[in-house]
Amino acid sequence: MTDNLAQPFPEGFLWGGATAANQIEGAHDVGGKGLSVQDVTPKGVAGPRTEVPTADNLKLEAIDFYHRYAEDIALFAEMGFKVFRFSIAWSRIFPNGDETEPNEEGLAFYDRVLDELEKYGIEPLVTLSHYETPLHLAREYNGWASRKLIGFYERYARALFERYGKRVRYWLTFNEINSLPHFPFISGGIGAPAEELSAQDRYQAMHHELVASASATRIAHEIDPGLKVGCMILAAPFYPLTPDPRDVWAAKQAERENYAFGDVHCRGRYPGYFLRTLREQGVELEITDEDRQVLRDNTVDFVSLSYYMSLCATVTQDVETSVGNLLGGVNNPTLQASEWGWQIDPLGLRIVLNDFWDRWGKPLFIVENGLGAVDELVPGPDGTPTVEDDYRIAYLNDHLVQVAEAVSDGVDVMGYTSWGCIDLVSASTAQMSKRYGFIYVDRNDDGTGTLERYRKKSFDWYREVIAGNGASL
Ligand code: BGP
Repeated sequence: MTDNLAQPFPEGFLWGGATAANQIEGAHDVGGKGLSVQDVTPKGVAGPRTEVPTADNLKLEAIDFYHRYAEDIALFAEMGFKVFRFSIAWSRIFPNGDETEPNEEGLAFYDRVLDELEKYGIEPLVTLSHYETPLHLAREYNGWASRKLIGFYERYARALFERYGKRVRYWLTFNEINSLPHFPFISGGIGAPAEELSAQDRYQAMHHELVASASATRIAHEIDPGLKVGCMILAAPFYPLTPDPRDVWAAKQAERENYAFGDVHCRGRYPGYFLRTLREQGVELEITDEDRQVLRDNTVDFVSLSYYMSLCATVTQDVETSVGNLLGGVNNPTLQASEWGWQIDPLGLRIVLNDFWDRWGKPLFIVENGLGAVDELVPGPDGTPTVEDDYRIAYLNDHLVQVAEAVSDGVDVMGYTSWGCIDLVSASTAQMSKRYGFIYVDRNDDGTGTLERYRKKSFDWYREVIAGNGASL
């Protein structure tokens, strides 16, 4: 850590790791689970879909967390995790999504996961919906394009809060809710590809999710006012490519496309600039009085975010662009990028944390951050296979130093869960070879491998960071 920072992380800072059901559990048809949109998306978020699950879909088995959760949680405990973020697969609890009664076998699975976490005093942080809409809801109702989804989600949320409310304090309603307009199928179970979807449908679906999110917050607080419910925003700061004021404005506009989602969650209403964007696209949202009230009365307790990269914006044509984490943008010539073209910008995390704090004044939780890289298994000192992932350590260290800076800036940061704390199936590529973990999982892109777990070099590094509450950074 830089010399002038005296241990800024507060007592009780929640250090840990993050995952999502579809990327770790496998067992896609076990225990009464229904299919989800992921089970027919073998090639990643933007890839083609299949009629039925196909053998090339690595998510069907993933890393078999469904059967190996106890071993994996023991490894998290060895690193000293204070918190573990995971999602509940909606279609394990309501296999089709529109049933009236939950599936007991599905509920019992997460009880077992919670038992293990409690054994080690690890706090759970649960995402209700992480790109896992039940497939039946996608096919029968066109996903979140339909208002009916709000009711199904409310029923699902209630079932979870009632069952686990005494054991789970921290909840997230929708993973990266601002990705819906860009990836309507994965994020919202909507059939049409983004480019064919009308602005009207796109934003109406967004509105349904926002109402459902507020409604879930209401239900949680009714059941137990002590429950903490957060939204989850894909955060990427946009910088103007040049000092041309038009570039500055373009960057602001691009950023606000994302921040609007946080504005609604934190302020309980749509901001004026966003209403203008809708008007200009000819969108007329169907918003009932009841919707307005539920949004207004049920703002979130905290804001969570994923942060991997920053982007640029400009009015100039013909500039180099990058794909990035779901959202693309203009390349920044001052930054290096990962092997997948995601621009590496640790200071951007400090910028985002300060922006969010200044904007909403709600506690912030960094629930995703990390480096996807190709890892090579090599024999360790005692012969046990390991990975010398100094590049990952450097990435995480640099970002955590900026988190420390933000905390010193006065930003209220509750915790940090690095993404893919154990290797998992990548969302964008649907492959194993883009790895994020402190723990290596022996599974290859062709589906071969023993599923054995091995500690990487970063495993020990992170254990030390947590043990010293950040002093070793
Ligand atoms: C986020 C998703 C995660 C995760 C992460 C890394 O957008 O919430 O599910 O996968 O990005 O992305 P990828 O796996 O494509 O490298």
